Amino acid sequence: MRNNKNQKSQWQPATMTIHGGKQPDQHGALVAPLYQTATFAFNTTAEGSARFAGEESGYIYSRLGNPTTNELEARVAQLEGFPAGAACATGMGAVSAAMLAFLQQGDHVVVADAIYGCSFALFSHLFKKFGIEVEFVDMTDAENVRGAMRDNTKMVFIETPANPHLKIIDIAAVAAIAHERQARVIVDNTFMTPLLQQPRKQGADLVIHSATKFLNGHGDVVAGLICGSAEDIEMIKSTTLKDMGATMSPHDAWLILRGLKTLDVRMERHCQNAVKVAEYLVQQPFVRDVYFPGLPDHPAQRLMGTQMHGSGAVIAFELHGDSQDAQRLLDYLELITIAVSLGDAETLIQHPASMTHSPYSAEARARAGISETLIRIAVGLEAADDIINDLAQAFAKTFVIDNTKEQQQGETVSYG
Ligand code: 3LM
Repeated sequence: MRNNKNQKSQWQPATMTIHGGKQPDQHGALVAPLYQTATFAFNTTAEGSARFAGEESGYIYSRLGNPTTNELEARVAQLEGFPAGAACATGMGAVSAAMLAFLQQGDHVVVADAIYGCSFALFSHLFKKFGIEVEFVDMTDAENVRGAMRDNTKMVFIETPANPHLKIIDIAAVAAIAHERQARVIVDNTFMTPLLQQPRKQGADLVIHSATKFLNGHGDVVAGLICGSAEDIEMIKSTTLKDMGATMSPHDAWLILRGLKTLDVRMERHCQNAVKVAEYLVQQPFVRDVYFPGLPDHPAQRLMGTQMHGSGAVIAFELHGDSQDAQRLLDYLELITIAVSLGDAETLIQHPASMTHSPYSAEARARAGISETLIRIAVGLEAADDIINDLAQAFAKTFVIDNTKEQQQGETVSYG
């Protein structure tokens, strides 16, 4: 069929985001139709029974499958280079459905030590409750993974670049160690998107996304995706997704399909803006450290061109000062929005210790280096100069004007 776009795997990623995996429509609609329906009518009882028995293909009920969510699954899976995908209600729905489909009581999981706060909570609290042992290791040295592997290790969970510090893990090195023990490697690719990193090429067995972020890109959806082999995705869909039920709504899938079309141009602008903001931050006297894969001295540079094809748009930075300075800096911002999440058109800034990483215990946060003066900025699509000017006026108010006032007050007291 003329508009069956499935065959052209040689297309470049920018073309794939628009045409890859596109299903032909019976009316020739340019845009994938939204099947906003909970259930599907059977022509006869025999047809319905045959679909439930798996003897006949066809839709039954949207938790079990829907043409709009199926289209999104196929398209993201193609971008990631996997044969199949599963759409989930949220990124956390994707993490939990992908992991629990392959785990049972008594299994052991090795997890990177610095990851998104709710993933940390899932592994450190909930998994424990169900008898799954979790070991957190610093995977920036892949040999630490070898030391943690046991006979009952079934999965190795990686987030790279990791939330919030942009720590980088060599996926190929970790996957080689995990596969020696037949453990599945699962990579959270949220910060990169398949345009900047395709973990399957480095040996990942499953890739998950918080599609809430760059994939959708417009801040109006919470959603998740899992990509993997046809067998693994079938296992996830027929167990944890079907029976625990964190599946994606067709409307959210439709919005993400729309967002995907501009992923390539958005990522290009996100990355360009982030480089400019990072270069500005590095020069600020009130900034102690800047963590950003695009900086020349960042460990990510070793994997640029192989594992990574861009630096992304999330920057973390450490202030000189205290938690009050961090709070004041954020409160003085006028253009940049104080909000969690990332990958939106709007530049968002947040305080990991009290926000995204508050599910960590204070001790675990200290171990992971998530200090009170760490700030994370998710650079958006505005003009870079406007983002930088807003930071500049907030830095000036926090560190120059306020500190001068404090000094003057201090002087008044000491000399008064
Ligand atoms: C955040 N992160 O602001 P959802 N994996 C990664 C993530 O960063 C996230 C998820 C999974 C943020 C959300 S904090 C309350 C807001 C690397 C989410 C989970 O379930 O779609 O939120 O994805 O860092």
